[in-house]
Amino acid sequence: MPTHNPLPLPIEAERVTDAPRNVPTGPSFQVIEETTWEALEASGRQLPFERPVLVKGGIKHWPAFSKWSFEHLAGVCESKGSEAPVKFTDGLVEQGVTKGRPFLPVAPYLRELGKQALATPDPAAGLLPKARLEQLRQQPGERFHLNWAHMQSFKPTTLYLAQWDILETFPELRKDLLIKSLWPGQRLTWEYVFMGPANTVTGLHNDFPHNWFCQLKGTKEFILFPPDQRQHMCPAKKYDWGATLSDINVSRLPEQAKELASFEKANGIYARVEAGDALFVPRRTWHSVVSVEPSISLGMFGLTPYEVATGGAWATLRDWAHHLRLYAWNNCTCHQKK
Ligand SMILES: O=C(O)CCC(=O)C(=O)O
Repeated sequence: MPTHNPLPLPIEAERVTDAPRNVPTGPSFQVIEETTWEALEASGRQLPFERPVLVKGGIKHWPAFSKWSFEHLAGVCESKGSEAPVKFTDGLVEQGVTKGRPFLPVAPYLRELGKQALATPDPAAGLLPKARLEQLRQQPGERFHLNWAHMQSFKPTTLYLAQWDILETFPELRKDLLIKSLWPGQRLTWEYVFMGPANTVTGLHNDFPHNWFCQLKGTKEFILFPPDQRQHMCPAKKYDWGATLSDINVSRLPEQAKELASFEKANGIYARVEAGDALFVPRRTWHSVVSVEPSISLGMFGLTPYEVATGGAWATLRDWAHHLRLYAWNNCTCHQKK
């Protein structure tokens, strides 16, 4: 049963002040290909891209980019007397034991995020400080390691409004999203918002559809691993609809000797996704996401009718088997472990 908690609740990640011990080296990374719509159009490249691509400023022309502040969305949630509580995520769901997920009203949470977003971000914060990224952008193809001590500097137990189907509750918001500008042609799309404070962590996983990930407020860091890195990703038995999870917990690498040894062999791609950017995540690309600032993001899965009929049907069959307790029962992101 979900728990119904009133606000206020702590929604800032708890800081860990001890100097981190045993900081792992982790996998090696390259900076993601960064481009613009103009450059993509000139190159004649067509969707879907085979590798992750970051389109800088790719959604700056959307009405949502200028309209969707924490305050604005809090107002939308309060309109129509619609204060129905929504299911939040408490800590990492992709790895470890799934906890009960609290139902909370959204507007007070967003107002609190709005206050937190006024603070000046620490330029050195994150897995890769921005200044170092700027140097690496000048050295295309250069391999580097991330600062994993960052993951030991906080506990990712913050309440996170992750994967909320906002358009189902507020369909009028769809007009603020120029979805066809990213997914032209015959594709069915599924849109989900992710809204939370700094230091939210989405654990390592891959999704079966292609995803356009759009950042409307704040900054997030993505670590991405193409499907050919699967042998280093420790795929998990834990079940999640439409996704394959990993046993690698990026928040607890020093405690995971076996998984870490495998993870350190991987070659990854690093992306810093800032407000106004659109990131293309090809299907089955492993990824994990850490927020640097309070964020509003939108994930947009896009499937052709053929992909819906094949991948969608397979995911639905697996889901039936799960709900009939025939597959991964008691080891999933959708039910609390008994
Ligand atoms: O923004 C996040 O925390 C997670 C996003 C994600 O994993 C996705 O869109 O597939």
